[in-house]
Amino acid sequence: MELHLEGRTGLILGVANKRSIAWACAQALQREGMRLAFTYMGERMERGVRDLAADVPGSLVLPCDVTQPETIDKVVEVLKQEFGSLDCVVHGVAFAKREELQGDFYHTSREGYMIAHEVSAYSLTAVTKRVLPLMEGRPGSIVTLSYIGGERVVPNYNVMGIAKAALEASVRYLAHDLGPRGIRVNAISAGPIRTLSASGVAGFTDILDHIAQKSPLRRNVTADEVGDACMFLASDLSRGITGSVIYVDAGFHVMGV
Ligand code: NAD
Ligand code: IMJ
Repeated sequence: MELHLEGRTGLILGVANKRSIAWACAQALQREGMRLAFTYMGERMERGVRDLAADVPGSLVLPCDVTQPETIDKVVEVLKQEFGSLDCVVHGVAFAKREELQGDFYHTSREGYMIAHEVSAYSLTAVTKRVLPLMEGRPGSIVTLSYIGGERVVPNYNVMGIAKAALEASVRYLAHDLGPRGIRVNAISAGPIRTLSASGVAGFTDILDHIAQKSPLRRNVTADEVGDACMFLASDLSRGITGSVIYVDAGFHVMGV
């Protein structure tokens, strides 16, 4: 089967820099001919994202803070004008306050809990409901990024783990809602990758070493490998798959010890 991503359009949320997993997803999609729009969070990120997008012919770069619904509305308005329709969304957005990502989970503040869930879980639904009119009548694909800390305890991941559990459950409910319209919704649960969101995480190097020693493939995964899986989920090759969490983690999730 041909991939047929030429002429299709995609919206990529969550590029901060060249190490972002969303950037690897974008590169895989653009390699197969997709036309892309990128969003960035905050003025400090604009320059970097514009520089990256400069190498993606025909791409758009737009501001979007998922906690500000009017900024999502604006993205949809511009996409309607510029692309007319939308085939794919890659959601690579997550945030929790740094102080919530260390120590005991039970110290989580109400505010910290709310922020982590709004940005990292609810945003998938907030974006999905707004892009729906653009995806209507085409075989669309929505892909988000998760982590095993949403299913199992990963020390320090704390409230982000609870938010990822909500994100993965959202994938299943959205898949059920949108399946009748031919729109698929899936998550990729990626192994640990050194990105901005992994910087300063206590013990991250030890976790990478552990996975290199214990995972079935005896190595860590790269953002490119996640990008290729994203391309598969965006393409018709995955037309029978929705509501799933696909692991790109060198097989680590199968281990009991
Ligand atoms: P990253 O820091 O490059 O990406 C996170 C993105 O979220 C950034 O672009 C940031 O600007 C964006 N963001 C934060 N708050 C936002 C807001 N309010 N509105 C809009 N955007 C906002 O790091 P990454 O590792 O590429 O993370 C991408 C996704 O992958 C996240 O969902 C993360 O949980 C997930 N993930 C990462 C790893 C890892 O080890 N790096 C593993 C599994 C899953
Ligand atoms: C993050 C925290 C604790 C342990 C962690 C991580 N492990 C991994 C991550 C083991 C792999 C990275 N990850 C999967 C994330 O989803 C990260 C989300 C994140 C990271 C930060 C760091 C900086 C900050 N807020 C953040 N919010 C979310 O201020």
